[in-house]
Amino acid sequence: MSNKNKPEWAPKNAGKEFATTVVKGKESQHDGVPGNTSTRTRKAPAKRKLSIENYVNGVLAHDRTILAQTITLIESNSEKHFEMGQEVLRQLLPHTGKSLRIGITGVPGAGKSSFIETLGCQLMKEDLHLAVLAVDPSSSLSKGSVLGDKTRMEMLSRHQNCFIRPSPSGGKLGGVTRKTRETTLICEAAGFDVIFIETVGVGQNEITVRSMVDFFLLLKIAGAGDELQGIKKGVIELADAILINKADGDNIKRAEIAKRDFANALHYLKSPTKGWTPETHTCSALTGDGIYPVWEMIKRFEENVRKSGVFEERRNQQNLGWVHDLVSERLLNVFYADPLIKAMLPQLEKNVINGKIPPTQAAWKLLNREL
Ligand SMILES: Nc1nc2c(ncn2[C@@H]2O[C@H](COP(=O)(O)OP(=O)(O)OP(=O)(O)O)[C@@H](O)[C@H]2O)c(=O)[nH]1
Ligand SMILES: [Mg+2]
Repeated sequence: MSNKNKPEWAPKNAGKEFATTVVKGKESQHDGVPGNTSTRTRKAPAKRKLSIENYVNGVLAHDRTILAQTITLIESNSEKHFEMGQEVLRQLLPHTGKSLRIGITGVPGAGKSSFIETLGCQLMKEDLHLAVLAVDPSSSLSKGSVLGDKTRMEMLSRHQNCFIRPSPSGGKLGGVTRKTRETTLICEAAGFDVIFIETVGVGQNEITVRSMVDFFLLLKIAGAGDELQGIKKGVIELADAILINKADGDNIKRAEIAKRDFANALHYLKSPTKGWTPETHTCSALTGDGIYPVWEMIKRFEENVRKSGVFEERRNQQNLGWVHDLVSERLLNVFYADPLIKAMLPQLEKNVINGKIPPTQAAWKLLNREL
């Protein structure tokens, strides 16, 4: 045994038990993307540079490795990658739009990932291709994503028809939103039939995800307190359906009561989707009870809104909203990056805090670049 195989901390006259052995890793057996039935082994992605054409063709050919690399390109914060990513996206655009986009929200621990796992495994039996994206626009505040862990989607993540992508990390709220929207388009071009977007229910997140999806699902648990305090309007007004999860064991009765309370509350609210009355159901992601009926409801919804044209109309509105969001984001970035504004800002802020000038005047001074 030669010395170079020994770790550097091995004693001088150490025997062969200090030798190290390299074990070759196992190569994956499938690439998991719709339409690709090839079972040949695939080597770990080489670090070669891909051209725009490579990205586009790879995604369209359902190549899972290139799909992941394309999403990474889109998520990059570098200016060079941004331009390349946009061109890839432009070329993929004619192939997008065919999936059903489903948003799912709920407080941490409501069972969102478990729900996606259970429903997802049932969808796999129908030979549907499913992408699961996590979006956590608050991650820049909470320093790291709490979502997207594959641990609750263990079975699903091993299935060859499923693709799970955690939340893009870091960046501003607008950045995460753009990245998730673009990732949705890329997944569509890669042929996924259903796209789940999971987000944790804190404030702004739900509104953001509502603006990206066709169907919006709110997951609740009984006894969380909100049905007693009088149901808060905000989020439930966005929902096409409310599910009371964890309706199992001795929780069933409480879940039924919560369901009734939510159904009553929904009665007084305007539906977020024209021609659709939001529904309330109980289910258990743990036992699977009531999960498939949720899918049947979603399919009923889809049929209804496609027929009435509401589906198309919503997507068009979402696209326009997206354009305006991007313009606002860009304008703000350009404005605050201006050296003059950068120089003016600290003193102006101080003056506002000290009560020397009113906020409105400070804002006008900035906008007019008035020193
Ligand atoms: N009894 C019961 N437990 C459940 C059910 N669904 C989820 N759980 C449990 O609830 C806990 C949280 O589940 P997750 O699926 O991680 O919840 P989540 O909403 O995705 O949580 P975050 O991603 O952290 O926001 C886990 O311990 C699950 O096993 C259910 O239907 N019944
Ligand atoms: Mg989760």
